[in-house]
Amino acid sequence: MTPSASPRAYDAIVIGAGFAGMYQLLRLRDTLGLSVRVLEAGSGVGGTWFWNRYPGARCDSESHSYMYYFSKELVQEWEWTERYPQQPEILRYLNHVADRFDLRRDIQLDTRINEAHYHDTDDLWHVRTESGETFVARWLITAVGCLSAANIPRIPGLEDFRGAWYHTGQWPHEGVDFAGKRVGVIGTGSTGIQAIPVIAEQAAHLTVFQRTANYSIPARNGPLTPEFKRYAKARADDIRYVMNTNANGHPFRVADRSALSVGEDERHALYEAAWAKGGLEFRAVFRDLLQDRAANDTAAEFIRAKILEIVKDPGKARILSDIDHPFASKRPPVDSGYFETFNRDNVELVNLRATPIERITPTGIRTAAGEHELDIIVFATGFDAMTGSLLKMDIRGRGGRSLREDWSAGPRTYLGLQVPGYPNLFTITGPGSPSVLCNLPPQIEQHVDWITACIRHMHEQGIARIEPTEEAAGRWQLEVEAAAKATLLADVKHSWYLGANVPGKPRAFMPYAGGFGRYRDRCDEVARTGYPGFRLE
Ligand code: N01
Repeated sequence: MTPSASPRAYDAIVIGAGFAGMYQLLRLRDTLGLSVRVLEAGSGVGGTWFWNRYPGARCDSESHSYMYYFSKELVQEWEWTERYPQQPEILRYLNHVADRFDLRRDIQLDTRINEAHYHDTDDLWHVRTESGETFVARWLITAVGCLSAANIPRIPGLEDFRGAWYHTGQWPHEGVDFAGKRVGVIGTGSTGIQAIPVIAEQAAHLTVFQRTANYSIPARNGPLTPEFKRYAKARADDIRYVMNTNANGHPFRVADRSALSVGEDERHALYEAAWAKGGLEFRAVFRDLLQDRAANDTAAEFIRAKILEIVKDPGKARILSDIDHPFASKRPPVDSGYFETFNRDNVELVNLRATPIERITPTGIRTAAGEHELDIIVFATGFDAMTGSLLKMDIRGRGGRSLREDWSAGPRTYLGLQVPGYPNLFTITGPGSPSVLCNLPPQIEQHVDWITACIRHMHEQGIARIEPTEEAAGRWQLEVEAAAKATLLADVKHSWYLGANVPGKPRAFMPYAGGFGRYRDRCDEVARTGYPGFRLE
């Protein structure tokens, strides 16, 4: 990269103004007094919640857990309305945070980064945007989110489709009018499962194209009662403690009993109670659902029976319940009326395992069984997860080495926080951290606090550069693999946790599955003992 004549200089550049980037800005600027520029591709703050505006978009984490906890005042003053917050409400919250902490003056919107190159000559990161603006900074911190790079499958014929098509993660801000339209949704992950019931109510006809049948637990969403709101505020410290010390960052503890240690009637009653309560906590009924296949089978069977009970058409019920992986081994969706939607007259289900998509035609989608005429196609096909947003940029470290090349066999980090060969680059919720296996706000706060303390330490000790050693990153990689192998997560070969949803992406299990609490202790220990595994110069 040719340095611009006058790059703007900051102590730190943060990429992204979602949950992670905004909190990182606050900490570096207000706690450490650094000069910081946040560069954000969107025309507003909010990250994921700025882009994902598809019908039914809401968070599967409960509202009182999907928020910052770093400020007691903020916790006390913000009021959520529903058990699970809808996208517009989360976006309002993040805008409130931006105003309340006066963050906007350091956030530059509509600014997409093309290149970030570390120069050995001046020990600075040289950053160039799409429009050619240049910046230099000692620290470069990516806050780009784990699920931000849309995965739009290359299905032949899309360019000839005469209707409209959308990816859920790049939804038009003005919304989409489905009234009177024949709509096709491809994808039945968490996003499709949220969107399908809402689109079905609006469209004339909806065709759901399912490749892999999925488990889903009813969300049981509803308005928060005044009692619950009072409880969440009064017990905020306890809630935070639970989230920060358990395996998944959610505000509940996993029961300490095996699914195989109780009799069938008791097990069934426990599942029924969890089904009635709803939400991601269903996983917490037994401690071994993700470790033991026989234990998992009991949950899987219970949910399959529910699907068969809810869906009246036996053909559809069979396709929806023909699930080929253990429960929660892919990210388990929660829903509001998903399976019930297939009882509507205007909803059709196509089993792509039996009749795969052959191509998109000018007027619809052709599968091996024939053509489905459509006016609108919705791609709920997920993301180039965890590495996609990082590798879209040309990131280069020492000696011009390229992150794309270094990660050509899969990402390699130490603790998901840093990459060997890339000094002073920090990756918030990067691959190798609990990230997507964890409720994200607590994980983001932990990463930001760790990075902030690390930079403070560098200042105090007069240290110019930090980067992990190759050995530490190699050892961590083995730990990440071992943690996944200790669960059923590694058994699923078609999961985006492994990169399997993007053709050509290297297969490597990306998030750390050893648990958030354990991971936090590990990071704290590293900081307390002088950063072993990192080279500080
Ligand atoms: O994406 P996914 P998502 N032809 O990759 C199918 C988070 N999230 O956007 O399983 C046909 O899970 C694909 O099929 P298969 C959450 O972490 C959070 O739904 O690969 N089908 C699958 O059915 C979640 O896990 C919230 O066989 C194709 C679907 O598309 C993550 O985002 C809400 C296909 C993609 O499912 C991603 O979820 C929503 C093709 N060529 C999402 N390619 C919160 O509440 C893909 N599919 C915070």
